[in-house]
Amino acid sequence: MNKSIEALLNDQIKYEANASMHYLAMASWADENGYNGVSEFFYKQSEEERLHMTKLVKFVNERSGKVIVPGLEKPKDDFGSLNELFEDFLRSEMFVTEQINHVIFECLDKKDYNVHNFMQWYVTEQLEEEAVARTLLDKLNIIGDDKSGHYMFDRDINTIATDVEVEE
Ligand code: OFO
Repeated sequence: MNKSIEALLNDQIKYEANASMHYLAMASWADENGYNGVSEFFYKQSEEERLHMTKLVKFVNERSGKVIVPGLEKPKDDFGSLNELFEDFLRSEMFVTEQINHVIFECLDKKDYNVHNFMQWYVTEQLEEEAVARTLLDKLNIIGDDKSGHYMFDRDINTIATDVEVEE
């Protein structure tokens, strides 16, 4: 495996791990603040990011690359509001998308079509996750500070998230 691509994939492993810890902290904050639906949503997101990380680890090993398992970074664990939580969520997903685009660019540059092909799964995944994050933040922006709106958002979050459709 090309060394620059191997390094980018290792970076990606770290970003997915960081996202997993970040979402775990979000889940815990929501749990602590009585938003059970939001907390379930982020516990699930956290698990998904861990799987994204593992998928990369396995792929790099299959391709006889050298995996560097990253250390844990302490994530932000205090959020002023639900809006802040979801703004961070969208920002985090946009950051990951940017990094994936970077990997794709390098694959094309180095003509590694195998890694390019593998990374398409992540491209699709990011498209969906960004759409979900945007939809949820849009809803919260409509709700504003309304407490009963927050109550309903928390109750319905998983339905709202699964109803998001992405045009490909
Ligand atoms: Fe790993 O899927 Fe988003 O970040």
